[in-house]
Amino acid sequence: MTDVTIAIIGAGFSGLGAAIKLQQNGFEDFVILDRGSDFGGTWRDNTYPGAACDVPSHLYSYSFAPNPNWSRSFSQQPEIHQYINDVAETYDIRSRTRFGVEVRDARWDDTSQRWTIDTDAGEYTAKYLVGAVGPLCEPNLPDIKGINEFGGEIFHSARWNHDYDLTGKRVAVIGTGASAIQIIPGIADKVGHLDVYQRTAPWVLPRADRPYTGLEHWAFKNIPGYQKLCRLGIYSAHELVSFGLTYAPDVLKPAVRAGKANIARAISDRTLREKVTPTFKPGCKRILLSNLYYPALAQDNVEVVTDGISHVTETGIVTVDGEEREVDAIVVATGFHVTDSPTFEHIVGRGGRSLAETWQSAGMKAYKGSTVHGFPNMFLMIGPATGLGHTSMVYMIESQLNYLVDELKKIRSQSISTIDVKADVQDSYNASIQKTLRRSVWIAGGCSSWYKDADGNVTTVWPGFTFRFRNSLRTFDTDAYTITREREEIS
Ligand code: N01
Repeated sequence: MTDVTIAIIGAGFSGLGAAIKLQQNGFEDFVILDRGSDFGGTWRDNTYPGAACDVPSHLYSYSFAPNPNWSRSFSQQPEIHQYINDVAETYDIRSRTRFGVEVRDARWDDTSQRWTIDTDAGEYTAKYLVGAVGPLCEPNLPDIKGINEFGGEIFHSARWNHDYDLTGKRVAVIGTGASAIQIIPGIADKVGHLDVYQRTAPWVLPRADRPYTGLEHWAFKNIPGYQKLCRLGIYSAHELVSFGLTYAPDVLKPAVRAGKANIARAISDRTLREKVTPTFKPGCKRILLSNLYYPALAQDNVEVVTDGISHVTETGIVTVDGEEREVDAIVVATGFHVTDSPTFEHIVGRGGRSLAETWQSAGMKAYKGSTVHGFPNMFLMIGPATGLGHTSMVYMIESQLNYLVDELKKIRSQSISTIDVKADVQDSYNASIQKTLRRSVWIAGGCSSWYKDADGNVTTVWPGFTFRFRNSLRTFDTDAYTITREREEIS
């Protein structure tokens, strides 16, 4: 058994960021546990052809670790993965990280006032637990009849099988979300035939992606403040979008024109144009960016199938009209378990109640996206109501890190043994978020999406300007919490 003061689960952007901030603030006794073999989280796991970020590189990076060497305006997965690993090296976090360790469960023990973390490499105990696994870590395999009987190759977008050569093969891609619209142009030229199973057509806008010039690289390196200015410019433009998403969806009308023009530029066939034209308001689902997606759909060897899937056979996919389309391989690009992640069952708080049970009865709620009543001394990175559809999650992560570090400093300076957010504070915080959400495009936009839970409530996204989130997390508000010191309640 290993005892530490702070255990961080997950070595992606948020877990690594937490480790760096802890170290910088004099917290030496911590460990990161990660089931993978490297830093990067989702940017380590998603290696599908064409994987890239749809937030510009200079904003999609830590503010404390700017990278003047980004090769292009929107980075591709290998470069982001490398960046995260380089940052880990710079701050010497590798020696504090245990890779290849699968966390089986984490349980709060009121008697010892510690978390017990059971892993396949032994047990850890910790005074404080930071859950940094991210909402997009558990692949969602669709519950399609017969899918397990398929005799060809089948894999999820986040578990790409690089040993399987798609050259000349008949391939089906199920889904047309952010992952699929990058995969499809990434494989269309290589495969023999590609069927794209589209349930809902997404809004796809042009992507202003280009390599940086030598002069720009010189400026990023040599002109003081130039990179910061670029970040600020991108950030400010994105904040205008957040106004549209939350308060005035009509502000996003130009996206309809841009999306339709993007279709018209690439697709001349009228039937195909109609098939891929979305029927909901832009922003309701994530707005996607690509200059390559529609040209790929227009290729002769690519077909968009809009008849629903009835079942899968040993040799292919049968649609509801009874037609079977034979394929050699199926790529399942059907997203992630976000509001129903299996990890929720394995985090067990006071009274032996899991996060899954807690959220099943009361909805997925946290205070400031970070702390959950009944789960003392626990902090969730990218918890409920922190997700975004339009700007950098790294900004939200850094906002949470301010709050986390201030909390831990107060725990240290005030000799606090347990700290648990008050239920009424958590409830009123979430009620106010739900009130803001009522006007938002996620509710009023006429779509279903992973932003909503099974009851149709939007529990994953932050509504409004992201600087408001940052401001509210600048200081840890101890009075929102029940605190015990040496097992005695003090406030
Ligand atoms: O997953 P998704 P994703 N039968 O849930 C369809 C981030 N990300 O992996 O729309 C048939 O968005 C589903 O159809 P519908 C980003 O935050 C970022 O693509 O529900 N189809 C949809 O088309 C993103 O939002 C980047 O009708 C089924 C698709 O599968 C998040 O990850 C890149 C189905 C799932 O889309 C998730 O994106 C990649 C079924 N049974 C990901 N079930 C960048 O930064 C689901 N679908 C660029």
